[in-house]
Amino acid sequence: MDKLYLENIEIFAYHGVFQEEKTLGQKFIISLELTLDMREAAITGDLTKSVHYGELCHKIEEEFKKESYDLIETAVEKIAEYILFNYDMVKCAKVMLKKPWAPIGRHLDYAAVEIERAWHKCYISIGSNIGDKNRNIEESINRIRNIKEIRVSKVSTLIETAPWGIEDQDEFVNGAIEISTTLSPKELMRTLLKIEAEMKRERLLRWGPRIIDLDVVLYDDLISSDEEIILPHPRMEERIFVLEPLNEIAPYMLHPIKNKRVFELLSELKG
Ligand code: PH2
Ligand code: MG
Ligand code: MG
Repeated sequence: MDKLYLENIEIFAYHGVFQEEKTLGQKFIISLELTLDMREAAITGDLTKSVHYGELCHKIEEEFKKESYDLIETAVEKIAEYILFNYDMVKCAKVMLKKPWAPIGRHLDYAAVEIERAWHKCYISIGSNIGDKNRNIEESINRIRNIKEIRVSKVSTLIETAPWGIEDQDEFVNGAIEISTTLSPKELMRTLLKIEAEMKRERLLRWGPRIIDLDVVLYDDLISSDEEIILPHPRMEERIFVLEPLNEIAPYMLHPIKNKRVFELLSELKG
């Protein structure tokens, strides 16, 4: 995708571990590489379809000076966050922060950190088979909407499904949502587990009855074997209750291991 670069913006600010840095201040140098689609702005000449980099520079300076952080790691994170949360068209922000006067008793050109942060598109499968199942699912979606780092972009209809795994339990209601998030897979997982816990989910039996179950099924086209979050969800292709709602909101999403689209996985499972 297209890139917008702002190279070596100088800002005087007060970040640092040492008290002297917090009181005297020093020079910081910020460089940005923003990923956004500029085609429409290019063709129409409409600045509102791109990022006004003059304005962005000033906003970043204001943001950067608002607080004093010990670590350049924190300061750079805040810049990336500010850009992603305030400029909708920016999909990815690579930010480098240099500290040329770092007071370490040695000469150096600069100490620097660089990070890349982005909006990631994910799909979450939701299920409930205890109490008011529809309400539980709606409540979980509202809780997800209240997370600053998550934007809910699509919600499927909720369907009744027969219990899978342990068949001797109440019917489930299942749904799926599409979100964009700046959270990493692990952070997303932990955020969803926290919502489950807040809704008093108890873990008594694998595949057993649950007030709410929130599973990340796809995170971009990421493949992960990490024990904490396996991606794509390892059994999604065996489950009608995952694929049916997912097919409603994302039929053409590609399963990066099966190399098949959601509608194909669903029709194979049904067939
Ligand atoms: N979740 C399970 C086990 N079985 N069956 C249905 N129908 N729907 C579910 O969400 C479900 C299940 C474990 O996550
Ligand atoms: Mg589950
Ligand atoms: Mg789960």
